[in-house]
Amino acid sequence: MSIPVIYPSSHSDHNPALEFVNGVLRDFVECPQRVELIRDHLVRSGLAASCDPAGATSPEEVLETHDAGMVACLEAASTKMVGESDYVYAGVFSVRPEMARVATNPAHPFGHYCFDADTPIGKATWEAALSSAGVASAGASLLVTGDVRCVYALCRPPGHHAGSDFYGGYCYVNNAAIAAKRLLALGKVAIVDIDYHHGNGTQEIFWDDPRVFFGSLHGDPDFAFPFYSGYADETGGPGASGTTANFPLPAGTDGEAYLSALDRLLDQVAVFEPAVLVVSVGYDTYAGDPLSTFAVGVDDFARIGARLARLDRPALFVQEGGYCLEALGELAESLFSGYLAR
Ligand code: SP5
Ligand code: ZN
Repeated sequence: MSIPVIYPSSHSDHNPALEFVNGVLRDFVECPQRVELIRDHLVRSGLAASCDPAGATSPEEVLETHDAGMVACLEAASTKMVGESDYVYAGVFSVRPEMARVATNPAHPFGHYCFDADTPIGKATWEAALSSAGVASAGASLLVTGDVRCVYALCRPPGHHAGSDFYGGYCYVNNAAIAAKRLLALGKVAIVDIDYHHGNGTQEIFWDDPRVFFGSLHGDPDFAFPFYSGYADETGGPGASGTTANFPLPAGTDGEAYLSALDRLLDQVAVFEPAVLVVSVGYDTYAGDPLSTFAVGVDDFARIGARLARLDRPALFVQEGGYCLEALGELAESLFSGYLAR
């Protein structure tokens, strides 16, 4: 058994060199090799049934999910950049209503839309973001037409931290959200986010939408990025109460503890009775990941895959984070072999 894999045709030129952490420059972990390593490993292990690039999505499709001002800002900023290795980082943030004025230069007001200093824009960034969203959208289309029952959209850059009018956390456009909207053609959609970080963007986009369930397991925002969301009492807006579920987990969470929280989340998903499943996949819960505080092991990913398969719904896997380059291929192999073995 195997699974079709789709990857972005033009992501590799989005390749910032550096990130600023507590005053120290370090290598930018969200790098092009991530996609290449996973793709090549799945092909070699025979788990990729097919492996195709997908083209960019249309700006119109992005505008169904994202604010026109933010889209214009990202596009203009990207277009303005000249050198291959030039990236502009947000560093001034409009954190109060008194600072909410959007500058007249569309390429400038990053701090109005960007919520961190780790999500730079270079000349290839906007094209890469559209290409990544195109992968998720193409994956959703395969499920809508009924051609396949599961697909792996190997998106890069990732998307789950991008909300309707904000971006950050290495994310510019919310790939999973764009796909989920397309999948509504099949009925109700459940998004299960297994990235180490809370999917704050996805949560915001579907906060008050009763057709889409969003559930996330992640490092407790008490100590983990993005810090300001992902608490257990966040359960959905007034029109969609109970369709958001958050499981903040402590540092040191191992496979056993992770799987028992996942079981509780998947019980809620089953009650929701979705027609289709979107999995926001992060491999940054892995013990060896540079951003992780969890102790989830390679074999645990197979158990996660098997639990997801038990829901018995058509499924779109959308790539989010995961930064341990030495292990990414094995982690993906473990997840999908567990999923397919069920
Ligand atoms: C998609 C995704 O996984 N985005 C994550 C963005 C996280 N950015 C903040 C990283 C802060 C890292 N803190 C240093 C921990 C080193 N042990
Ligand atoms: Zn993450």
